Amino acid sequence: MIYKYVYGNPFDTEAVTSEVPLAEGALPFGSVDTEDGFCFTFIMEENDIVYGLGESNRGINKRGYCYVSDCSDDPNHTEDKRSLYAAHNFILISGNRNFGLFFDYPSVITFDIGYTRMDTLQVTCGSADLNLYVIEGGSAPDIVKQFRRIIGRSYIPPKFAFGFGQSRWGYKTEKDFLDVAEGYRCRHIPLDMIYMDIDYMDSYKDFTLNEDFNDFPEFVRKMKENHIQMIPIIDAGVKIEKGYDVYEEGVKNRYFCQREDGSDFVAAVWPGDTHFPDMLNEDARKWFGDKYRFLTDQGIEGFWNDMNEPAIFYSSEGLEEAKELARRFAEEENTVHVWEMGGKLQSLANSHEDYRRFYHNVNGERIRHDRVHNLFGYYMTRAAGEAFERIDPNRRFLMFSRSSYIGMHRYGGIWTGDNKSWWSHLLLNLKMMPSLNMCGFLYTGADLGGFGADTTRDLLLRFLALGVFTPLMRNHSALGTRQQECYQFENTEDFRHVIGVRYRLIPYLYSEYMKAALNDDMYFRPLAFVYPDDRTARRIEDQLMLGNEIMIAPVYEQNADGRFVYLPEEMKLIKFLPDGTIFEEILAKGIHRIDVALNEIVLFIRSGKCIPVADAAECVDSIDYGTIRMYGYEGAEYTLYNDDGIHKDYDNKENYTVLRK
Ligand code: MIG
Repeated sequence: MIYKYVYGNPFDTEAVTSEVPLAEGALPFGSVDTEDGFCFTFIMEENDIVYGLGESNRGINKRGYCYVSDCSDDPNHTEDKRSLYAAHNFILISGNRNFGLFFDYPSVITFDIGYTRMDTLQVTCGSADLNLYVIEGGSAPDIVKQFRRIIGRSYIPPKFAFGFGQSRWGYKTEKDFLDVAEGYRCRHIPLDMIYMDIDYMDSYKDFTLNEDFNDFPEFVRKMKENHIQMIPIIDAGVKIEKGYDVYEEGVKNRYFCQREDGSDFVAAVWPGDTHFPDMLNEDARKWFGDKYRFLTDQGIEGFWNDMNEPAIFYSSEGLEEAKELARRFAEEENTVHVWEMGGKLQSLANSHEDYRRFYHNVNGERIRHDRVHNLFGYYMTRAAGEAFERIDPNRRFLMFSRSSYIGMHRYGGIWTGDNKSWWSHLLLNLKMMPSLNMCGFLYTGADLGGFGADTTRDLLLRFLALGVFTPLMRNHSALGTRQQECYQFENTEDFRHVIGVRYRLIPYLYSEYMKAALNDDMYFRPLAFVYPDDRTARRIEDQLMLGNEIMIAPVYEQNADGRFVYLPEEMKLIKFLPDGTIFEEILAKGIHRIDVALNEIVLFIRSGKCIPVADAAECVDSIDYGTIRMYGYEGAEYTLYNDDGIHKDYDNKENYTVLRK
């Protein structure tokens, strides 16, 4: 059962796509105070677990900390951070009673979940203008499903997007990309995508190519012939440059975000001074979305959207203030302390002050950006998604974004942003997965190997071993860090094997993804969702259920040659050994110590179930479904979903085949 409370005059985020009845009477859980802003308070029971918040810091159980939905470009995901790139305001309280709450509010909102007081959940925001959706039901999975129903079907990528992708900030020329292709293909390490980061553009201008590309369609075609899709990045800011068509058109049609005085707001990002397309303005959104045609016309079938919190290095106003302070700092009298000067420069980026300096035009109404800040990435990705519908309504495009809000899950996936080559981030990224699924984001994954800082061979292998299971499996690293492509390390056959296992599992992984998307289900679930009465399972946060058949337990510690795993029921361990064979063993319910070498992949098949495993392949196109063998329990059945992976023929009964072990 779902109903909503409307407070004040909410902004219509279009996160929810179906009609939800208005609530009658007072909130059944907790209380609301609208005296000074908005404050929801609920007293939790000792054993209540609080799930949700999608891409956010810390545990799967969000209890014990305080989180702020305030989309920010912060590349230091340390434990103390309260905000990351996304705003996913859905929480699920699970204990003696289960219920879900979605705070549909597009500005800064704080979730104090037993942080100030151990037993108190408090959700607060500055203005009491929001829709609050309440979902009651039986179990936690049931509540998620009901929620997912009202926010609309999750984005479905083309099948090639389930292959492995290589990315790095710094690839610039055709040769750079060809070298990556060659590096993988000549070592027979599977690969389906190479990502193009900002250097493919001319001076970081969206929808341009640098001078090294003289026949881009031919380049894209040749790569595709080699079964590699090129996936370019698109940034939010449009460079201010006379004669640059995107800039000229945007200015002429008043499609950029404006200051209070009507002038176009200036934010410095990678290209230098830029304007932000007003993604919330329908005409501007259509215009910006159609710009993706510049690349789709040349054969491109996928994109990633970046810097769309939107990230700002500094605004003209901010820079002026800093210069003024610097003038005083440089004076003899020394009235400005060196720290004050440093602080001012530090605080120029992504400042809340700047978010109050520009406006959107929403159906003729002027809305100051800070009131709708968390929608920018969502609406940028929506611009692209709506354009793809116009370009070819029956074709799927790969699309994922850095910033997001619930609602964006209909138009694209997300990657979890600038993690670091830290062991702790392997576990953090694992924990984000089921929470993201609750909020509708199914096509998700982290920068494998870690984005910032120098990776190590063992960390990359363990990151990949998690990535084998995440829908988005991409190795990405930052400019200036150690080369991180798999072929940069010793014994590349280990990488060939680990990524090869991904391809062996694609029949299962793709099938489970599609079933999750088509039925508003989760792809990754916390153990507690499947074993709600198992006290131990309820507290486990370093193992996940994947689809309906398997459980995964990645190794996330340095120097470990295995780990302890809790089995909530008897399961069959499947270990992919480096020689290509598969070791199988039935294990009883309980705790086991499992050996997992750096070049091995382990998963657990639930009692009475089975999964399809194909032979390894070097790209998605060449996976041979004829080689599928069933692993798991004798007599078990599995319903395989498969389709052409390109079109949207989802409802065709022929996409399903029942396989038996
Ligand atoms: O300010 O395009 O998260 O994946 O490589 C950094 C360069 C801008 C941030 C993205 C990262 C990307 C990088 N971008």
